[in-house]
Amino acid sequence: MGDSGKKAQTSIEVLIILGIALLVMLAFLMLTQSQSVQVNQQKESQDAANAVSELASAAKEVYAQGVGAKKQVQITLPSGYEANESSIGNRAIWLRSSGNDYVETVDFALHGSLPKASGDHFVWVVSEGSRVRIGDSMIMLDSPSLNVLMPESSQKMEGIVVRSSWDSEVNVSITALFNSSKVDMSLGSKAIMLEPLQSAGVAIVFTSGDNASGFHSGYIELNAADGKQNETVMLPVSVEVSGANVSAPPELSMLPGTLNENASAGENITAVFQLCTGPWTRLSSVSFDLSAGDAGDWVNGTGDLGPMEPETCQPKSFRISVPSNATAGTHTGRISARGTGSLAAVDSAEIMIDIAANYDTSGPDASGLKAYPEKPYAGEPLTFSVTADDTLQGNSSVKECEMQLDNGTWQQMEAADGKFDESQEKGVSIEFSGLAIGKHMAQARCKDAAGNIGSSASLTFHVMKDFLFITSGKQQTSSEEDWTSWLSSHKSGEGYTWAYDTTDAGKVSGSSVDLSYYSAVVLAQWDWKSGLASPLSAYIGKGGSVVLLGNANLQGARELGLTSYPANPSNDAQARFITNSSYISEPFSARLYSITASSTQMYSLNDDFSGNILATSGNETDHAALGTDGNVVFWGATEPGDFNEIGGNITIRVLDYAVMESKITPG
Ligand SMILES: [Ca+2]
Ligand SMILES: [Ca+2]
Repeated sequence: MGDSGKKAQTSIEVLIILGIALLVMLAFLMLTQSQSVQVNQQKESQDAANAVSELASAAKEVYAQGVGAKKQVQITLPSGYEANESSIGNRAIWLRSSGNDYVETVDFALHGSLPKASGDHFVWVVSEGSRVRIGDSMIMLDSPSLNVLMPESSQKMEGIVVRSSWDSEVNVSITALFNSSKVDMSLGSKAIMLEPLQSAGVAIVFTSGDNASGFHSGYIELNAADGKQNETVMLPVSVEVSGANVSAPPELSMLPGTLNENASAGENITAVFQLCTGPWTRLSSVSFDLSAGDAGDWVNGTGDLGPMEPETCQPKSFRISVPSNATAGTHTGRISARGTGSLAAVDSAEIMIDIAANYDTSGPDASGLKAYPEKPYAGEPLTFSVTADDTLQGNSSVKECEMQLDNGTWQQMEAADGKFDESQEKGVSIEFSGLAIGKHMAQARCKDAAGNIGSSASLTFHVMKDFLFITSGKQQTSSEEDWTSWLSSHKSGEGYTWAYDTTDAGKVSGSSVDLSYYSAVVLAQWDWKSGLASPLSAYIGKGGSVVLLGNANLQGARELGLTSYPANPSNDAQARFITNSSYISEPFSARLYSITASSTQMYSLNDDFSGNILATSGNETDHAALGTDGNVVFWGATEPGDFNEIGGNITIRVLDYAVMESKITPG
């Protein structure tokens, strides 16, 4: 073969080799292209399956967690995604892509929608309790349903919060779908606009009718739109109205419902009310409003109360200041209470202030001023009492009483029950002591709560002394001194101290001493020139007691008419015994009483004495040594300083008897 033959052979071989290489490359290329299509198809299918399975598992998760649970799921919808052939419902998520169906089922209700276009999406999965909603979520609610419990014939305010979960401005229109004829649901707003992630509250007021008891339900439809797409959210609403026979407590009550007070112009009244919440009512505060004009204008202290928990009470007091120029009549007003937190938490109280036609301008009557003891003696404490009565003088409460003595200073008296608080106070009292013998005048007066001082009660009374010792002359004789010194060292057997004065016969006969201030007069000696017979007889005639001691019997008994003898009355020397069948207040027994005193003499009256013989001298049984005749008591013993105890006791009793039996009244 030649060179050219060889060259031709070579060219053909190269061509063949090149052709084969091209074929191999082509085959390889074709194989590679087929594999790439298959890989894309696998990914799309996987995305679709993932989307469906992730939505289903999120739905199961929020369903298990319960009402309100929600979850955001990111899904990728393949390019072959067919939105119109895909759906959510009938417990299934149904997605079609490139003619293939991807389906997941759950055992609860599903509703909602899948995004309209392929690509990456965030999808909300929200539990609504018995069902789960899946879809693009432009808005979220704070609660998946609204359940209201309320009484009949009442109003209750609830609210929902709508939140945007969208990345552009959303307009939300709100529609009430509530077809109850007995319960009305009205919306506080019907359209709201939300910026991305913004929230807004919507008030919803329910009003129940008279016979609305039972269960009422409906929906609130919220339609969100951003101009490109929209979303509808249905909020289930249920209202349970409690029955009329279970009388529904008010949400807020103010008690008492009516405050009726009698008042005087210028008076301040404190009014206390109880504010109570109903069993479903929680209030952040309670505010108060007053009616215009009288008497609402008179009310002070309207600051807020609260917060208040359900079924609790709090007191609220107001001061009602009646103006001093308030006119007579009934003034009415109203205090209204309003709770913050529930529209139905309102109540009010009526106030009625009665101002008497003639409001109190007169003071209490003071009456029945009395002194105790009724027959007071000098040195004794003296209690005065009076009755204060305003019931006919405006009927205010008595505020105070005071008493003055002999035009001295007024001194506060005390209420019998310790408190001046009634319109009539009985036994209002005060004690005075150290009153001097003589005539006195007490005056009591009382003041009422309105400040009026009423009429005075007055009492003229006399303070007496037990007795007056009358000496026969200006100087005491020795036997008078015996008695005055005995008197100063002895006291009454009745538990008190004898209050007595000493004077002389000349002052008595000269009328410069008023004997009527003494229950008894006592004489131990009687001068026949003294002129005492007339004043003493007059004194006896008025009920006064005369005591003739010892030597005074010598002349006194005759001048007072007890005996006709005593030109020379008997004088029994050395009388040691007296006998007696009775004694002044406590009868002597038949035994003899020995008054042993060697120097004691015993004057006794002769047997013409017609009075009451209580004791005789020891040896002359018909001659009285101790006796009474009317108001005159005589006791014949002398020299009392020598008495033993028996003599002293008899003498004490003689004086006490004379004082106690006296009927004299001063003046
Ligand atoms: Ca009065
Ligand atoms: Ca009282």
